[in-house]
Amino acid sequence: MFTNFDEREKLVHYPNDRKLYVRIKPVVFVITGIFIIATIGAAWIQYLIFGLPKDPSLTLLNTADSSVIGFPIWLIICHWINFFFLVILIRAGLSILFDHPRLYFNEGCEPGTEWIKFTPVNVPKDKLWTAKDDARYISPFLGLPGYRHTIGIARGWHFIHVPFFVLNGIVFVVLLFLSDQWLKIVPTTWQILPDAWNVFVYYATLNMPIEPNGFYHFNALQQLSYFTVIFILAPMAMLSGICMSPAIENRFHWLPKLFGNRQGARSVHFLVMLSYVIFIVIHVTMVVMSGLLRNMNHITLGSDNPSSTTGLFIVISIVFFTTAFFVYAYWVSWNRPRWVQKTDAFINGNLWENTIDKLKPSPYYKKEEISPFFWPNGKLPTSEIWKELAKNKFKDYKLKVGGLVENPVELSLDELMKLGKEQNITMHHCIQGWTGVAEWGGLPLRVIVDLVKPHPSATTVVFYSFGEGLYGGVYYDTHSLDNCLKPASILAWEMNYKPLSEVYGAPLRLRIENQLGYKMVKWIERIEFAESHKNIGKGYGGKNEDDEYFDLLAST
Ligand SMILES: Nc1nc2c(c(=O)[nH]1)N[C@H]1C(S)=C(S)[C@@H](COP(=O)(O)O)O[C@H]1N2
Ligand SMILES: [Mo]
Repeated sequence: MFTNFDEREKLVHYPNDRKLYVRIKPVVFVITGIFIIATIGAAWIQYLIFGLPKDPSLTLLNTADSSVIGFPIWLIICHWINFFFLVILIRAGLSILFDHPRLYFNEGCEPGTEWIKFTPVNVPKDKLWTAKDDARYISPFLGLPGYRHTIGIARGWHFIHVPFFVLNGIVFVVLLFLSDQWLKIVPTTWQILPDAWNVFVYYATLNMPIEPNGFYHFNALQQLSYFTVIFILAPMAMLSGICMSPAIENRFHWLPKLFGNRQGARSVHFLVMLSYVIFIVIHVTMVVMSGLLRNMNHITLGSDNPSSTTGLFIVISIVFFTTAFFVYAYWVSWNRPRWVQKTDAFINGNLWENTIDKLKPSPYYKKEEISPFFWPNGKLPTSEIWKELAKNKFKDYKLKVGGLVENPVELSLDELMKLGKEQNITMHHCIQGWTGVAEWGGLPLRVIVDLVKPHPSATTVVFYSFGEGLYGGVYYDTHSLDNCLKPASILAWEMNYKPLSEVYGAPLRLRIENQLGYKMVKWIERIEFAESHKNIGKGYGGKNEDDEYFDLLAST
């Protein structure tokens, strides 16, 4: 539409294979199938043997308080704001998902153990296949912003709207209980369950029950669905979302356990999204079928007019506005990507810096929990200097530490090893969504800090790599001095009790456990202390922050 990729960008965003592919593990497929068939089958059996249940809306009249009439304006506004944000979150979420198009319930993410995948690729065993290679293309009609490797901007859109989505939800629930509207949505008797089933028997056997007028009360199944969407799905979405943060996972290990583990949380986050989509499809269908004009007037004007077309036109305008917003968001994504990155930082940067980022990681995993597989990421350095050093097992390597320090040093691996060693078993969180548990051994950064004595003005530590970023140019990233001094922040030369291999970052790589993977520079060439990240590279705090619009602060 508006996008003219240059050759280099085309290569990254626009691969030859752009087919949408979904494969569910056969067991999951069969179990889901059996569940659906059994549920509908049970309804049919009941129908064929006992006939249709007593008209369920009659039962409902006795249980619902029909003094709750109509829809107040705040409810109408919250409903549509929610619709707007939900669509943004879903579309940006899909873009995020496709950067690691596999979902698991185990925390090691070994290819082949996913229960669903959105890629036809079977990871080759005979050559290096990184998580970056594994990312898929998603059509911009589905994802925001779509294409491939757009997780930075997609996260921008997602996180810019999360606080407002949550806020709108809180306002809605508070007003629900301050008014009497909650009576319409919150079941007050267990009778709702058999009643809802009875309504389901009607739908499942293609009989239409007598629909109550939604202006006064909902049918039992409808009430139960709305209750589920508001009071179960929404909190689950928030909780499973929060559990994906490395700072949270590495501090409150019990939280992701609510979903089995960190990948369980990611899978549940996806399933909640799927439930929302299924709900929206059914909800819209039912609204259309059970009196389109009247229902549209209910949810726009708050009036029970059965024939006026005003409501319908308002809804069409809302849908039109939402669509126009997505065209605009698409344009912004490609022409003003910094706006997305900066707005996200403006809204969430301070919030996270003063909350989640403050958490101290606490290593927790046991040796038995080390993942059998660990996705590699990044481009192996191609520099001659690194290759020469590698030939000699990095015997001639010297780590240079300088910048705003009193005592700049150059240290060989042997010298570093003599300064101390700490070993931690921790979970690595890649921004793409995969994780892995590994043991890391190396020197606490705090020892380096004590040794070089940074000036009081130094608040940022810059780590330069021998390797390059996705679009070329030296890979680097920056950390707050604070985070470098946190528990388990180390310069690692050991992984899973063996010397760090070339693929995983030899001779040295960073571990800062409350941050996402891209901040953990591999193949470290030198370290510099600085006043700020602003004068380095393009000034956004790292190679990925500069080129791929990732967040400066990666604690979520
Ligand atoms: N030099 C360099 N370091 C890097 C990267 C890179 O591309 N270049 N990728 C980062 C990303 S995105 C991740 S998830 C981790 C991956 O570490 P692993 O290969 O041990 O899984 O390294 C990080 N460090
Ligand atoms: Mo990553």
